[in-house]
Amino acid sequence: PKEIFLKDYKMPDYYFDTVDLKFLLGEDKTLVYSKISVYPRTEGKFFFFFKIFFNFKFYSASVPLVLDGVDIKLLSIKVDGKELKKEDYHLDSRHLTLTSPPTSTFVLEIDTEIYPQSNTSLEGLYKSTDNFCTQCEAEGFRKITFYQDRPDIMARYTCRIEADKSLYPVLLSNGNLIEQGGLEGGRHYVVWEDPFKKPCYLFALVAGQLESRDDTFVTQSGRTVFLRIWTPSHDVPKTAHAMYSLKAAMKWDEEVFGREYDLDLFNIVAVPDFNMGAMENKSLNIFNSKLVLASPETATDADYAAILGVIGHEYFHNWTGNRVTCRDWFQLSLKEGLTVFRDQEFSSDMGSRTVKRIADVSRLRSYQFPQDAGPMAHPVRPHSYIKMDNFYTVTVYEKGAEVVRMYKTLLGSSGFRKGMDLYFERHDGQAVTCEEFFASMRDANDADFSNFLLWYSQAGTPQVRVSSSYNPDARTYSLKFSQEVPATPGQPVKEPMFIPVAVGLLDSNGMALPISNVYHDGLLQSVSSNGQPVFTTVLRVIKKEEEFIFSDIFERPIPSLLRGYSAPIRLDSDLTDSDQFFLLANDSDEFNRWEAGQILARKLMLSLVADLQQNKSLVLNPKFVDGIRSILCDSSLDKEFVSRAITLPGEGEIMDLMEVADPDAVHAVRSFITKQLALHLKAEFLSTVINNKSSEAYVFNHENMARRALKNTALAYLATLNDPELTNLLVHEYNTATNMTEQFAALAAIAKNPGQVRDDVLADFYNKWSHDFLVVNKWFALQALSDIPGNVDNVQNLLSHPAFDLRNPNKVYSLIGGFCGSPVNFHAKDGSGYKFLGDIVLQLDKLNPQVASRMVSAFSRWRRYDEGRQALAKAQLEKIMSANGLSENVYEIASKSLA
Ligand code: B3K
Ligand code: ZN
Repeated sequence: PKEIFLKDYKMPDYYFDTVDLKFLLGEDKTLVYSKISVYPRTEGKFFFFFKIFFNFKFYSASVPLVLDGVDIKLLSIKVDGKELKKEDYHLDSRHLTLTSPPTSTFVLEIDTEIYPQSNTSLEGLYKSTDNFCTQCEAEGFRKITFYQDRPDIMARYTCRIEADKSLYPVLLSNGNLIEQGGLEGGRHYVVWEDPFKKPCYLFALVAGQLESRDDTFVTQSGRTVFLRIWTPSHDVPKTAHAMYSLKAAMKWDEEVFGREYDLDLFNIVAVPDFNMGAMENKSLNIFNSKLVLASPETATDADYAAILGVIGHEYFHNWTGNRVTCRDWFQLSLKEGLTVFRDQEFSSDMGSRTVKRIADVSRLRSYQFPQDAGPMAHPVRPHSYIKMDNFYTVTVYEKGAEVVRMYKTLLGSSGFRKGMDLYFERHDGQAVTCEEFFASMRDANDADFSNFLLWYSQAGTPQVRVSSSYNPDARTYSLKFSQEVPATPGQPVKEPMFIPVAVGLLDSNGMALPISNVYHDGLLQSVSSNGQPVFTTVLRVIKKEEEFIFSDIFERPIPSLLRGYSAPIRLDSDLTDSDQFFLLANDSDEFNRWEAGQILARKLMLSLVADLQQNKSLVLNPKFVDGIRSILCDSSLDKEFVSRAITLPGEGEIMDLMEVADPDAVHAVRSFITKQLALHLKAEFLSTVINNKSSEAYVFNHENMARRALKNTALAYLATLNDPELTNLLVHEYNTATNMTEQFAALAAIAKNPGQVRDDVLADFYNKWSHDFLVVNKWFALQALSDIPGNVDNVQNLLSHPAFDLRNPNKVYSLIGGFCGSPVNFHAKDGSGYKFLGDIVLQLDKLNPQVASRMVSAFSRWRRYDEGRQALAKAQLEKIMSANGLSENVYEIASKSLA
């Protein structure tokens, strides 16, 4: 397999102006005709004069035109109407090369044949449960027709689709429908025209028996946009929330970024077989059904929130991704980091900002930090890849979003908006790089961003240490920072990064201290705004060591550091436990209140893990119980915040902090603390359940979600006591629940304790919901994730459950992905979990390399465990590597993991 490098980027030699596609959809094959007007780069204005000025002939020698194409049969190829002879082109399994094409504009016509029915990779054109659909990002268009499959080729498309009318009454593509009609033999056709230039990864086609929920949106300039969400007819009632989310997103983008939708029609199609969440094809978004379909009875609050966020995300791509796209795939974060940032902000504005921030930071810590510390660590803008699909990662997406957030932290809302406006003004209709985004932010604000660009090129999570000191005589308070960026594969030595640290100071009563003057490098940095002191200031930590001195500080303050998590770093400070308890109780920055609790919990868990490893008996610090009690009983706090704040850090997060990860010890400690809390706070948890019940119909809004979240967290705590009376309560909750959020939470709580009750309720749930595959996936995931010892056998059996299907990514993610998320069972000492995954990856790879490669990633951090586990995991990776016909996707992850 070939590695591709950013430094090797070359501009294309040929551009495409218009692309006319014609699809004849059939049951055993599909014919694709493409007609492209091609012009050599040297036809551009500059080169035209250049050529005239020098010697026309000399600069007109033609260069080969290399087209990508995989798994397609070439039928014919014409240039300017003339069929090419065999000697004029070269065809291999990946490319079609025209050896000497014309030196000025020409028309290229290519006829091909493809086989969507047997395409299990779900990339290119494929059939999903009777319907045709496409997925082209990143490099799937080459499975449809021969093309320069790269994002800097932007062209205007038309698309004619012909198909059987009764099997495929609905035929969709990008842009506007300009023609349709009947054909002989029960067939019909449509023609779509997309007036916007686009890269081929945004092309889409859908054909099938679908019905739509229709609505309209009137834009800020008064245009009416038709909105349609397509699904099989029986699912249309479940699209109300998706439609609500779409309209909310359209309005939000106008209000917050001044971005209006640019066509008269916006389509969303939900399909059950889809590798990822969704795809932002121009005006024809295609979604995994999981992220469209919801009803109170079948979807949880988490599902509702995910739908809101992802519908928003794909819609926001219309400007950040489609109108302005990426020059090459290394720039992926240009559109993804920015669009994740936008969807995070959208969800914050629609719900609770603090809770959303907590959820996003937890996600970063649980998934991105481990990636950044492992063999797949890569910068937000990777330097190389073997298979681009492997780089749709938490680093490119979530860390990328943190990078965008730092611009906003440094520039403020209005400065950030100015930067965004300039970015669109400069680059609408272009395919650009991360530098262009950076330059827009800088130029719009005349900002000094010093070495900020390192965030795009250096991998690894910076480790920052802070020490503080107070000088009562001088009334100054000093914060000293030092930073270290760990070595990552291919990057042994790092430069210091530009880290914005938002800081506030609290006095001994917990009140915010005004900050007016900060000295840095002996220079006064006035931070007051319009003569008014501020309560939070953003320190710019740029060098390896920095000191900031606050003046006019009349008592030793408690610092609230990295407010709102102002940079994606690991922070260590000299704050004591009692300082952290103080912040937990008093910080006006709610995010940092949660953070203080997490810092305390992480420390507590690590010290109990050490005790356990030394065979000491475990004792829970009563101060911790009191801290949790006071949050639980503080009725002034937001309920979802409380639910988050009383939840311990995940097992993965704790293992990540250990020299040698010990899944059994971490699991035992987390269970121990949870159970102790349940014992000590049983009465409080019970009243939390009772006080947060509601007999009213399900409503999706923050207040109700928060109430349900708190109640469900309390139920989960109570379940750990495994007490018959409480089990009765859980079963009662399960039986009387009127929505999936509460029903599933009760089921999950019951499922914690092995026994007859668990078996009965799981069976009951399946019987209730066997007709709804999305709910059945929850049932798979719940069992897969279980920490019941020896659960691998149960998961193995579920593989042959009639509802399971290895070809459906959602089912794989629920059952196999779910299993890998259970630290005790996946990392079982006897290697049974590793063997299970090793076998299944090889089976999956034959069907769907993208899904297989996601699954194999669970092995990537094998070196973090003890020697016994290391040997067992390594053996599985080696087994995978030695398999015949391994996909590039799996090869890349497995080989980098072993390197
Ligand atoms: N852009 C798509 C992801 C495509 C993944 C290709 N393997 C969805 C999104 O991020 O919006
Ligand atoms: Zn995206």
